[in-house]
Amino acid sequence: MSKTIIVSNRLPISLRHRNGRFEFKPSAGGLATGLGSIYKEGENIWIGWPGNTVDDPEQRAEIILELHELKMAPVFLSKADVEEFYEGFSNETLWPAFHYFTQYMVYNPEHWEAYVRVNQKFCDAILKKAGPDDTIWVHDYQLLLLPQMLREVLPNATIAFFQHIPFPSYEIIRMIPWRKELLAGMCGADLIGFHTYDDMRHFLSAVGRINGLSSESGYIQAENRIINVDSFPMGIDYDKFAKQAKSKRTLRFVEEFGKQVEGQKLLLTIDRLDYSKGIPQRIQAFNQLLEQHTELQGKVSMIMIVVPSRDKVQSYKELKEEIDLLVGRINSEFSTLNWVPVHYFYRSFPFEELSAFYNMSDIALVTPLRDGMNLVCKEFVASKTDQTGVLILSEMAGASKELQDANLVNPNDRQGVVDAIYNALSMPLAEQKARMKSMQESLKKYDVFQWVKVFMDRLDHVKQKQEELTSKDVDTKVMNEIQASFKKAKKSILFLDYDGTLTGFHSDPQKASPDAELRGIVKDLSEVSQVVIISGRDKDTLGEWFKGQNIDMIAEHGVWVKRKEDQGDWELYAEIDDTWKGDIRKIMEYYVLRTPGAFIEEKHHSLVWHYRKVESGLGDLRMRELFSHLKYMARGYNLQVLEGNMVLEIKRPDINKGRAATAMMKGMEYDFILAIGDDWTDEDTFKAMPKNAYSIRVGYAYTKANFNIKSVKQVRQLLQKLTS
Ligand code: GDG
Repeated sequence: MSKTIIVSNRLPISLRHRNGRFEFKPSAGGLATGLGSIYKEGENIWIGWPGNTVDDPEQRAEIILELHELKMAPVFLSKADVEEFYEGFSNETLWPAFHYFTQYMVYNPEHWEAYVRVNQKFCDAILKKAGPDDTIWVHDYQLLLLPQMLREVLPNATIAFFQHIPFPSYEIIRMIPWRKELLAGMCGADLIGFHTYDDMRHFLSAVGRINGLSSESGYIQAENRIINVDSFPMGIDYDKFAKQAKSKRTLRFVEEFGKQVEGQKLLLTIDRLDYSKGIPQRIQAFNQLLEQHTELQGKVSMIMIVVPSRDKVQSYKELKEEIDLLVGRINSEFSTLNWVPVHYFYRSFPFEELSAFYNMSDIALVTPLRDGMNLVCKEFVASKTDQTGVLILSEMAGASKELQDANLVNPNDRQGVVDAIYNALSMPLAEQKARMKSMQESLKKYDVFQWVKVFMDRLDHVKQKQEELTSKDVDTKVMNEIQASFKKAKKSILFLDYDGTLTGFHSDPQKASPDAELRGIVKDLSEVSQVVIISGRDKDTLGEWFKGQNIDMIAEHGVWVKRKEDQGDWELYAEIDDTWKGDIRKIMEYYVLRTPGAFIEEKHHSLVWHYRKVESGLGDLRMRELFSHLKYMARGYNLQVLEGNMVLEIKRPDINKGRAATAMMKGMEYDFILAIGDDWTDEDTFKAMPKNAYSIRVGYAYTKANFNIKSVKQVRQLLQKLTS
């Protein structure tokens, strides 16, 4: 039976030293709750670091046993691992980069080495538990390399990745010296999830630009499979918060705390200590509110909970000092004997007390400068069971995409935040209720259990889709079958497309000439079979490249044919009608002038606009513009506009490779036919093939061909096998 393995840097427990012994404290975090429905089932398991270093082998063995009971397995990290991998690369390079704090980024090769080393440690720990068909769900930015490390050992496993923090623009990612390795690491997964659409689109753009992997509608075409990238906004355990807020214990705290701040409006802020959360900026906004609206002094106070976090990292130490200073300043300036503006707690609270704070506060001020999602704002809304209260939420939090009924603010616009607080303090009850109601309905529906379900369903869907695409894979068995059939044949013909099939793509199309290996393959084949190179290339180039070879050639998708027995001359298969070219060329030239790197190739029956060398992104944009422009023109001339690999081609519709291939076979009896190609122009060839032919498409796109093959390398292997 296959099982599911959850992997995150931290296990959902904390291991603590107490009186020379270790004890576990379970974490009640949202992720632990949501994934509880998975890892507690059957043989499933959660693998991660227990949060403390343990050097003694006996103690380790004891911990392994105890965690086993809780359906967890530890990855033990050394002190150096924690310093260099966790505090170092994860929190001093990736965290600031991904939250747009480039000024805090550290580029330390030793930290990078530790990151690779620890990801490998996780991989080894997983491999001890994982079977070849298991599902492995990896979480977050500390483990970006892990999906690919796992894929190499378990090629058929179902691997998913979810990133809890933002994924920034390509402009930031490109700053990291190890960007390519990081992205390739993530691409080991079958499904890659983010909180928001923006994160997902940034990721797709980075993977396209940095790793050269193109994508369409959230599907990346990797070498041998498709990868789905999608957004899955994470929810909370809504009922747990709603129920707790009404519980007796919490209500007792509400009463008790309420006495201390009687008659005051309460603003609540809760965050881990982190510069991404905008804590100093929030204190400054509150300060400005008290200065501008002096009548509020003595009437409004802020409850500020800062949960200690990463305090060994320098930027966090400095942040803590800054917050202490700002709170000291505002309190010393405005406090009276019976009023303190900021009640500041640098610690965490038990769940019942946290719930009481949510329950009793009038306003939640959630103003991070950048946040992947932010669960605090959702927990506040779920806890307001009487539907009063106002949520002020930063546009920079992922949650703002969902909670449009919050008062959205730009955290960098201090006056905007001040005004939002002022307006919230006087918001009519009916409006408060209407906004709360709408947000609660949405949060109830998209809770954390729903999040897990939707994610897992999507993972099944991707696997199914991959299976559909690889069901026709040319594996060893199929290769042997093709070889046997070829050997048996008395008269055979091979239709071989050139670019993307026999050779890879090159930024300069003229430089993709056949190498020695390819020339050897074609020569060997031509001695035992009829070989037809069937290409969109112009006849002069093909003629030059295959000079002296005993083969047939079809150039320009079937405009020109050169039979081997003709020894020299190209035959025109289709009449040339050039009258349209002048007008169309003018338009194409206009797009060349506007697009550095683009150029036009003129063939006898077509014009091709190339954009392989254009700045990525711009090329696509211009191609789309040109496409719609040409489509309009094409109707008048009865032409066809076709999109190819980094090219746009306009040609006569009745000329295609299928027509040429059919003409080539006319009147002949073949007992072995093979056609291989990699793009839509080859689909015409596949369609024209008789039933007994082997047709193969390179790559894993939907196709009329009977088979798919992974790469140019494999095409060459297959062809070599035919003559071996
Ligand atoms: C990362 C991303 C994304 C806080 N104080 C106490 C306490 N908490 C709990 C809250 C909440 C959690 O901590 C904080 O979660 P956030 O989502 O707000 O922020 P991060 O820790 O930065 O989380 C973030 C998240 O991952 C999930 O994908 O939303 O964007 O940065 O659940 O309730 N809990 C208790 N006492 C406290 O004093 N018991």
